Amino acid sequence: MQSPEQTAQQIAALRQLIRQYDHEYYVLDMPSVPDSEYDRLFRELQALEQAHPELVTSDSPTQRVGGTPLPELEAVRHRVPMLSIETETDITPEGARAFDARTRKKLGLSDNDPPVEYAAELKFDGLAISLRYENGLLVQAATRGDGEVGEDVTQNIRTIRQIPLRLEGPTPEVLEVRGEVYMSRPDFERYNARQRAQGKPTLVNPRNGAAGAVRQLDSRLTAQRLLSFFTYGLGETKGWEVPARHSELLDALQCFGFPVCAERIVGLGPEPLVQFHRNVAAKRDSLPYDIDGVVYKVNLLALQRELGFRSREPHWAVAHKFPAQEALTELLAIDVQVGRTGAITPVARLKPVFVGGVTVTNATLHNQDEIDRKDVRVGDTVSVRRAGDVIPEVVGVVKDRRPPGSVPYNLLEAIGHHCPVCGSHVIRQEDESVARCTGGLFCSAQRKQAILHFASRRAMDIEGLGEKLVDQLVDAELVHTLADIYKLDSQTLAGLERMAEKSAQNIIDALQKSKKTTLARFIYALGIRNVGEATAKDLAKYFGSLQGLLEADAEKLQQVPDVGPVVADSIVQFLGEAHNREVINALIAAGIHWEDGAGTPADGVFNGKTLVLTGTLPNMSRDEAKALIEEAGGKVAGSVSRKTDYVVAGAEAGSKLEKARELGVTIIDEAALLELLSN
Ligand code: D41
Repeated sequence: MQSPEQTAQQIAALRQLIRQYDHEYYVLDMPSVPDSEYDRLFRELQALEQAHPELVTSDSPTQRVGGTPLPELEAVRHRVPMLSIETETDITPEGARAFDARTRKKLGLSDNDPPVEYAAELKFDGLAISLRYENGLLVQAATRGDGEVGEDVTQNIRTIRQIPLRLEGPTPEVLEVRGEVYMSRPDFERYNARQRAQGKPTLVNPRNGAAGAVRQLDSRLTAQRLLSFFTYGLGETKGWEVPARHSELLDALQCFGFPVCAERIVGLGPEPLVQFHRNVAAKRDSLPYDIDGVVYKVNLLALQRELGFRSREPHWAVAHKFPAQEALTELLAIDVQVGRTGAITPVARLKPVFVGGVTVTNATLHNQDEIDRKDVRVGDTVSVRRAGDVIPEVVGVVKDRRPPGSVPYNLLEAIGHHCPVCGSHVIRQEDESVARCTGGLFCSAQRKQAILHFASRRAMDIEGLGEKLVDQLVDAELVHTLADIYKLDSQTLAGLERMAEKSAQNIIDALQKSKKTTLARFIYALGIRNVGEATAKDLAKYFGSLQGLLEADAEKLQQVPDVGPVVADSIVQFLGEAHNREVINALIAAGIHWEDGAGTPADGVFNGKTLVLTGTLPNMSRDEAKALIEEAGGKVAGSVSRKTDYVVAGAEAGSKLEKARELGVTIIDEAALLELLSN
């Protein structure tokens, strides 16, 4: 039997470990133990707390699951008002120069005075909140509200795993941290995909998703909607020596355990800000969260104080916006598209509209249920969202701008229950939200999509085999099955319209090059329903060879991690079709090959090593660098710690580089990375 002291100690030790694992998983994006071990410790703690309710404390990791619903959210007066931020609407680089000019003028600086030091960071599109810690414990979380009075959302905020319930290290008496709660794009997409599949309402955008979840009365619902957090500022503090610079303040907050975005710089004068604005704009689509611009701040807090604020907006900060990700336009018509698996997707033809930085003319309407729920009709004024590399979508209708005489849209009726491409029957199964063409690979649309998927970058990566060419090849009946593409010769290709001899040869070369691949890519490329990239990797790893996969039955397939009955069923169905087996055989006969054994070379230079990428590399995208490192057996982590083996730094590397220097982690550039990889 344990003494009460021993139990208390055991509980404290478990909490400390779980806190550490939470931080590694949610903030550093670098778990050090498998989920099963985490779950085991968590259940152990839960059991101990259940047996000793008197030992439950508010900062225990078990207290993040949400509690009793509230009747309403209480008002909270901010002890230090939450200011707002002035918006620079000039979205050209001049915006940054204008801010610098205003700042210098207010500081009474002449052209001969040295440049002002600025910090630049991202402007997250979420919900501003203030977190209050007393003696290291989270005691209150409040929304910004009008800046003076917000709402108490403590219960809800406690469910966000990225937000520490207890600060790391020596703790100030009072520390108020301000930042943005947001929903990441992957979490948003996953949430909506799940809702859509269940015929339930979807979120309009990640910001609404975050705001709705934070302002929930029932915190158990907040807990289900995955939220994230980035900190960018400070409220009241007591018993803490505030750093001299904004950039150092963020470093300090990171040390307390808060997530701080690594995408930030410090620079002298306006030009680094202009550069930052340009670089961030270029990578906006590939970020895992929505941003609506960047923020520039005078870095020295002493200068911030000198500049002060007027009517709620500080004179020392400005938001420099990017083009909006949502815009209104007119829905001209609804067409349908036939996908790789026969899914018939209604597509909105739009009056061209500039949104998310590009002109959009088409947007997806997803399926009939979505059309019904939003009551989208031809002629409507609709709201279109384009964010990241996802397909633009219609997110809503402005009902009071609806022209008279419009009628509800019905997809099956509009196409007369037949596939507009191949004429096969289109059916919608009762438990499915999508209608499907039953034509299979008889349908040229499905064939085209299957080929495009096969050739795509993350599959066989056949450069140049794009939509136009695939259309031509299939329409001219030069390609019937996937394997036919490897029978093409440069003469045939050069004979196609708008195809130069050189580009024909390039495609032949690309086809040749694609033959050397990995088992995982090959499995993914086959386009089996419900088998995405991650599942393909799992399958390759588990079976180690194509033969193993071809011989597996549903039961065996379900032994693969993360493969359930649905995925197993899709694979069995796919491999059960004789023509699919024929295509696989023909592809192998065409010379497609890989090394068996999970596609992880045993002697990769980065085997067991963890690398962190930061800044912009001169010749490689992040994805490319990541793929090369993973091919060499390495792992790419999101942030730098003592366990990092290398930091690969490019231009404008920010805090990760500083951290690497601090910890003495080896820092290499792109050239050095390539050098190592070539060994
Ligand atoms: O990312 C943001 N949304 C963001 C918002 C940011 N990076 N910095 C901010 N800084 C401030 C000041 C300058 C007042 C400390 C802000 C905000 N304010 C803000 N967001 C909403 C209200 C105020």
